[in-house]
Amino acid sequence: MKTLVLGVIGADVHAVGNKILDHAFTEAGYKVVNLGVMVSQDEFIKAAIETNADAIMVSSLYGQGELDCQGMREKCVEAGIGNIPLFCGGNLVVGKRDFKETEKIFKDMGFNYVYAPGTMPDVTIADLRRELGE
Ligand code: B12
Repeated sequence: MKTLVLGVIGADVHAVGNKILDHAFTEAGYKVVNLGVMVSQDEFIKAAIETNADAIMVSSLYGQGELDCQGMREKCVEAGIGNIPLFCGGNLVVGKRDFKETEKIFKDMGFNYVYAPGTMPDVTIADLRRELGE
């Protein structure tokens, strides 16, 4: 069974989407290590190492995602899990920026998959299946 570390990054307290994603990924057959809300980069990485996770799923809803996610890939590299797939979604930036621009910013930061607001979990689950070779 593949393991996903899931959480809402930074000082973000939006909890509802996190519960839905936990449910959807669990239903799809993944072991979900859900860290809940207000999770630091270090906490994501520590949990991924401890559970030998296959991917890290980052949510950001409150508009500070760009700041909160900066340097996450570099931290993964330093921690010895440089190749772990990083997924992110939610409301990644403040206000309404063109999603293509947002996607590029997060991909340049080392995120492998970046989702627009309102993306249904099925889309991510299909990407996970491909990415994790299932
Ligand atoms: C409820 C709510 C709150 C509650 C949260 C209560 C709680 N504990 O959950 C309270 C009142 C605390 C709150 C506070 C704030 N909020 Co608020 N909040 C909302 C609201 C109305 C609903 C959020 C929600 O539950 N949605 C339902 C769930 C099911 O949807 P979701 O969270 O988007 O998650 C889904 C998807 O985004 C996606 N998804 C999420 N993460 C990921 C990750 C991956 C990998 C993938 C694939 C998909 C994915 O899948 C999820 C499930 O379907 C939204 C507006 C809205 N309609 O979305 C604003 C909203 C998110 N809040 C907003 C803001 C600005 C704030 C505050 C900063 C306001 C303030 N100035 O204080 C604070 C931030 C507090 C903090 N530190 O986090 C803004 C964010 C704007 C932005 N990003 O540009 C929004 C969009 C409102 C708005 N239109 O301005 N909020």
